[in-house]
Amino acid sequence: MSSRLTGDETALWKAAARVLDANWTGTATAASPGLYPHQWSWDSAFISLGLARHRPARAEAELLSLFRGQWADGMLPHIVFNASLARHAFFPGPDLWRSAEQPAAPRGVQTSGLTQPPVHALVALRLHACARDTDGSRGFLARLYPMLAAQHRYLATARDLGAAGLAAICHPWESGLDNSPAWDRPLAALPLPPTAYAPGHRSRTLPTGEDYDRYVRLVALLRESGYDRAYLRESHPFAVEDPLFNATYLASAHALAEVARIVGADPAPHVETAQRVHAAMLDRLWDADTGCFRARDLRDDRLLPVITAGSFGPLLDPELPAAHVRNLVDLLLSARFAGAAGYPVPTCDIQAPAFDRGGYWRGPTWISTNWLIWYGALAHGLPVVADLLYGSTMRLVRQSGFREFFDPFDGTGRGSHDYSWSAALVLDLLAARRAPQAA
Ligand code: 2M8
Repeated sequence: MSSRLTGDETALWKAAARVLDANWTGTATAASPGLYPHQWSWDSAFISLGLARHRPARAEAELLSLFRGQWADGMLPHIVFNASLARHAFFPGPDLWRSAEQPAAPRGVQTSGLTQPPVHALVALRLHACARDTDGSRGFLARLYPMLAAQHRYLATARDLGAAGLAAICHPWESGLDNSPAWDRPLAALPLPPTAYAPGHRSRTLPTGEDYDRYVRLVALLRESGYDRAYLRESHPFAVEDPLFNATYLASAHALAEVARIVGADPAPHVETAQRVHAAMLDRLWDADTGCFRARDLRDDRLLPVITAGSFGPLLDPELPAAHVRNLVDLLLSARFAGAAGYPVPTCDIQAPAFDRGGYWRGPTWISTNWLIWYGALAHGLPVVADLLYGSTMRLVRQSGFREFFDPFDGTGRGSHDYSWSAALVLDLLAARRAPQAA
């Protein structure tokens, strides 16, 4: 691949490949060497896209390693802990989750008890599209298909808390956009316990203090309920239908239908899921007043006020009506997002009072959200938007390296260095640009 890139792109390619090699643990890839030493769910999916371009055998191993952590009810946990690391290597570590005490959790692997955006089927199909060994890749899909189908069944049953066809998240960490201002209102409504849980030594770029107490409190409530479905539906204080989470669910349902066709299974249930999520997103998350999607808080049945990069997630819906696409593109290019940012896409509306250019998921640009919006723009035949995102993402990593996130105005790198998904998605972007038929 690298011989078809320009000199500058080749240098970028090699640097990204070095990050993935360095972060490989032998069975999977650490999300980031210092800060996130374990395996995270949507990180792993993005990482496998980069591995597919660089070391294809590892791409499959990465996903299979993640699915070792899948619970018996289909829940794919957001962290699979690396047993060879010290228990205190990351907080919250296995001791907070205590997955071993949960009957549905796998034996011999410690995991969290939350999930993350279900990008995995979308990614699995993309791995197949760029595989050189088609037979081997079909075999891999056949192995993964039942696990992906179980993940989707879990979302359709345990997480349809609004009984309207969408999957609800039960914790800000499930959104992937952890500290997003979108979650401020439901978090503020959560009574704090008398004791503080958070350790004092977290990185300064990460949420601290009361925010963290609320996150840990929500985990404790879930764990104490035994992740009980009736508790989730009726009482858990954080229950939100998020557009980005549901858009990845929908796009993955379409991909899963295709995977089913490839492996000789029935695509119909996945087509139905995609149709159901499509209709429910338009019905429940579209805000005609602002012309964009917003998250719905199921506890007061209202849309949440802050518009974030997640509001563009439904571009991943190939059947999103043209008028909705136009509205989203107008907003994306406006001074609230790309129009006023030198390095789009900021993760929060620049004009929102909560926007914070350096705050964790509260304004900076992230490569993962850029990649998802880029992918959606391509699906809708929007080359100008796709090129804008491709170009700004490349400028970010050229200027600042494979950082965790970036200042949206001047591109300064923030958070951890050598962050795996930043490197992996750059490999995928470079490869897709050079060989569009494999994109
Ligand atoms: C961040 O999430 C972890 C919690 O699970 C954290 O805040 O400690 C988020 O950026 C999340 O989207 C990401 O998957 C994870 C690992 O990169 O870090």
